[in-house]
Amino acid sequence: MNATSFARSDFEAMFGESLHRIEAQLVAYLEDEAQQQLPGSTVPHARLNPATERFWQALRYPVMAGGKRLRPLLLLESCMACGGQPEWALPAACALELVHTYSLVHDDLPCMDNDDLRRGMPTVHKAYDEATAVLVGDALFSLATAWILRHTPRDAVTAETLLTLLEDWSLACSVRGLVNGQFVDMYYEGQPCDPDTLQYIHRYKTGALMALALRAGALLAGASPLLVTQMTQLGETIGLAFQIVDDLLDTRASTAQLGKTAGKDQTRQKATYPAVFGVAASEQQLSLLIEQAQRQLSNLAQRHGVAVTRLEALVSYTHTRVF
Ligand code: GRG
Repeated sequence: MNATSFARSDFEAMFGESLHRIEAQLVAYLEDEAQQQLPGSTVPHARLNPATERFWQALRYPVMAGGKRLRPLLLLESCMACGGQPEWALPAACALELVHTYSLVHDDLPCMDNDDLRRGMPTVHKAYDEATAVLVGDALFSLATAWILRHTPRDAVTAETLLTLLEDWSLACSVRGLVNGQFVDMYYEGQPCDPDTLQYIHRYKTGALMALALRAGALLAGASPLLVTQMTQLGETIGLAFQIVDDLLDTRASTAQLGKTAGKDQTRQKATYPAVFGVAASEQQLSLLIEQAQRQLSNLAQRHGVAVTRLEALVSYTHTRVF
């Protein structure tokens, strides 16, 4: 890549405060939730079963294993860029990280991508077992919706906005989003894949949650329908660019750098940009997408007064990231 890499320290300097808020809130929500149920709970009807305690450990494990927290960050930054307060978006941001983590836990299962390492740690089915990993995913997905409904401040966000958000949320996770991307991705494993199909896979598999992040942030900020649509489009562009970089990093970065098994795409004969187009053409397509994102950002600033500086930095990070 020609552009200078976005160093981890620069990323943390710019987004450290938002990342810290997300991390602290994730921990607080998880602890609050566990408190309702674990031995020692003060809630009268709590079930005091030690097996539940083990399940909570398994559930916390992939969430607290780290991760870049990019999707919650995009959601939070989208809300702030559209004039909203971070508090309005934090519950949905944490919920989105749960859904993303869920998708990774299931993606790593032997019946899907069959991976041993994620976020620098053994995957959930390795650290526990397959059934636990399936159930952890299921539990994360359901908790996500509960957190949005329970924690989004009702004095700032209307019930109608929440309903719209939940409909969009459900679709983005469904066959109209993430699940479709995963299915088609697996379907084409080991098979020839044309460029349109490849883009289709990436748009669903990775683009759906990135677009949801930008869309949810705009919705929670009370943005107009046109602005919500245009923020969603920016999310789609970022999502596709992010996945091309992911494909490229899989070919050139180390397992230690990635926290997941490097070179896995080739081993499993995955449909990826480097496999279909070659490295140089993939980088060229990436540059075109970044230019498109930059045009989208200037339109958002000029037409809607969106405060785009931090979103610009996130686009630049997406372009040049090495982590
Ligand atoms: C969650 C509704 C639902 C369904 C699950 C298994 C599945 C369907 C989808 C998997 C999709 C998938 C694995 C997409 C890959 C997207 C991607 C590039 C993930 C890596 O994201 P990073 O780099 O990871 O942001 P960290 O660990 O930093 O969060």
